[in-house]
Amino acid sequence: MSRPLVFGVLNVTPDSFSDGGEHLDPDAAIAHGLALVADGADWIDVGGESTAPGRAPVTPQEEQRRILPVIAALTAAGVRVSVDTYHAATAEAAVRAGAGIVNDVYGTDPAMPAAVAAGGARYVAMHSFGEPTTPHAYGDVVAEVRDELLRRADSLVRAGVGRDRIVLDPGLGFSKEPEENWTLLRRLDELVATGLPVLIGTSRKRFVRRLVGDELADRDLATAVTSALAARAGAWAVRVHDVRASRVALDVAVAWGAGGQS
Ligand code: PMM
Repeated sequence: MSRPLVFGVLNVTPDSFSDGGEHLDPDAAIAHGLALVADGADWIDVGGESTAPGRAPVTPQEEQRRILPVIAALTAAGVRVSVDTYHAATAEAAVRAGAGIVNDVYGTDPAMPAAVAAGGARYVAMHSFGEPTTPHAYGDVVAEVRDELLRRADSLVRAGVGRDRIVLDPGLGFSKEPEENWTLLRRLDELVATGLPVLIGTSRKRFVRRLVGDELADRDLATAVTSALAARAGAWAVRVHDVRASRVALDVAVAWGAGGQS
C-alpha cells in the first residue's frame, strides 16, 4: 500500500467555515501554504470562495485576485498546487499560474471540461448538488454517488480530458446526512473499485463535529483517524486542514499494511 497523498487546505477567503479570514492577505496565505508543505503536504489546495452555508458568492475576477498571486508564489517555490474552483475562467488562469489540478466542487460550469482538457491539468470531480445544505433524498447513497461521478467522468473524457487525469471525490458533507457520510466511508472500497483515484475530505466537517464535539483538537484527531482508515480502504488522497496529524496517521497506516517501515 502506498501512502495516500495529503492535500493541505488553503482558503484565501474571509468566510470559509474553519479557516475563513486567516489567510486573506497573500503573504499570510503563502506562508501558511509553505508551513503546510513543511508539515508534509504533497499538494496545497488553494481556494478563493467559501463553500460554507450562506456564504457570499464571489465573482471569478475577485476569486482570481485572491488566489492567483498565491498560486504563482507557491508554484515558484516548487510547491504542487491544486485550485479549488467551479469557474472555468478561474481554472484556466490558475493552471496558467502553475496549478496542476482543478478541484471542482460543483461541476456546474459547462465550459469547465474544455478548459481542463486544454490546460492539461488533472481534475477532481466532487459529488454535490450545489450548496452543501441542499437536501437530497438518496436510495443507495454509495451507488448514486458512484454512478453520478462516473457519468461526470465520461462527459469529461468526451470533452478530451484523459481518463487517467480524473479523480473522484464523494463530496462528504455536501447534501449528505451524517449517516450517509459514514456509509460512504464504510463502503469506500466501492468507489475505489471504479479504478479511478479517490480523494476524500472529512476535515473538520459537521458530521465529524457531531461525533466528537466542537473542540478543534478533537475534530483534527478524528480527521486524522479517518485519513488512516481511508488509506486502508485504498484512497488515493485526503484533503485536510491539519496536515501534520494526517501525515502521521497515514505513516502508521502504511507501516501497519507493510508490516514494517520503509
Ligand atoms: N470540501 C470543502 C471544500 N472543497 N474539495 C474536495 N475535493 N473535497 C471536499 O470534501 C471539499 C472540497 C469544504 O470546505 P473547506 O475548504 O472549508 O474544507
